[in-house]
Amino acid sequence: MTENRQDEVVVVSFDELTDLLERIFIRHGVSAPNAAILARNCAACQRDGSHSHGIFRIPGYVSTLNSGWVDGAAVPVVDDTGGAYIRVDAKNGFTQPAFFAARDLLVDRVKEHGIGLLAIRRSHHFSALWPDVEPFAEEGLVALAFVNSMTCVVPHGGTRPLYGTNPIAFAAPRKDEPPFVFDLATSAIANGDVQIAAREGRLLPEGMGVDKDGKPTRDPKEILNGGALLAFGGHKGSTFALMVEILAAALTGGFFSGEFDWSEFKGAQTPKTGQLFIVIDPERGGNGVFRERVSEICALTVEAGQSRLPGDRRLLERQRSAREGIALSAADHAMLLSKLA
Ligand code: NDP
Ligand code: PYC
Repeated sequence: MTENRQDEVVVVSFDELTDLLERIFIRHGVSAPNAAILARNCAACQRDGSHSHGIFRIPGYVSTLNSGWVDGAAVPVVDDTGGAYIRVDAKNGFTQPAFFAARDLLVDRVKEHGIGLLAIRRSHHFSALWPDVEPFAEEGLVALAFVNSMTCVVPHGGTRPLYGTNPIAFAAPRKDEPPFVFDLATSAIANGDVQIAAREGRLLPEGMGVDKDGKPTRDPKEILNGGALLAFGGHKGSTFALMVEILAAALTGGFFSGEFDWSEFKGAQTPKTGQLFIVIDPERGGNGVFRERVSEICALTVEAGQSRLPGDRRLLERQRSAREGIALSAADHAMLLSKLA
């Protein structure tokens, strides 16, 4: 670990950050195996510049654990239907340990049937989705993931919030290059980014949200204090958000974004909902050149003038972190250390 007081930055390696986060999770009641999974996930977000779901989330994780709303030591229960459809009850724990409890079985079933579904319920997802899907594509599979969150998005033309920020992630392997991965909230902006803007005193671009009276506002504090977010792309994004409620909650047996009641758990921040994975073995498609075709359409997209593809920025951040270490502000580093006390 190197400290540069002049620039108020503390540089850590991925392993150092993972270790620190693991100790924080364990300190606040997460079991050792679950803590290892959550720490790696959160450190990967920080490493890749997914700042709305990196260490920024640690105070939220800690206050939620301390509220008793989530069970950090939950042992997920896998329900193997014997076919391509696997169900997991996260037992009110975090989603990622529930996912890893069934992941190997899911891959086996995808190899067997050409497709597999993993439906997780009673789970808390407080992170980015790309860490869930990217490794499937690194193994040559195509993966889609859907998570619903907490009510803060108004349906298109509606008057009150109903949906969560409901992200969708997708990963597909490419030929001789890292997979193509996107990961996006169906809201115009993720709630985490609104919180960061509020903390930094920045106004948001137009069209992200409304205040408590339903009037458009660029002030993140007005959105967070009784206001709401809009879906991206008008009725189209709003319909995607609705689809995510259907897939991640109705299909899995989880709660809709507006259905769980955490009012008795002061400090709770993690949505208790569900997550659905759809994983496909592209080799079953039979054309034998799937990876080449994915690379081809990505290259054509750039040739057509798009300045970059989704995932490009993140991979550049990953390379920078590998080269230079992960730079944390001294204040953020102190915040992390304070969570060990
Ligand atoms: P962004 O809008 O920042 O990015 C969405 C996607 O678009 C990314 O794949 C990104 O790639 C890509 N992208 C961004 N800008 C461009 C561009 N100019 N050209 C091409 N591609 C671009 O993310 P969101 O705010 O929608 O979501 C942020 C995170 O929040 C996600 O990781 C999501 O999973 C998470 N989230 C989690 C929730 C939960 O319940 N757990 C709820 C809502 C969101 P790149 O990364 O390379 O910039
Ligand atoms: O950033 O919208 C968000 C979010 C919700 C739950 C976790 N992240």
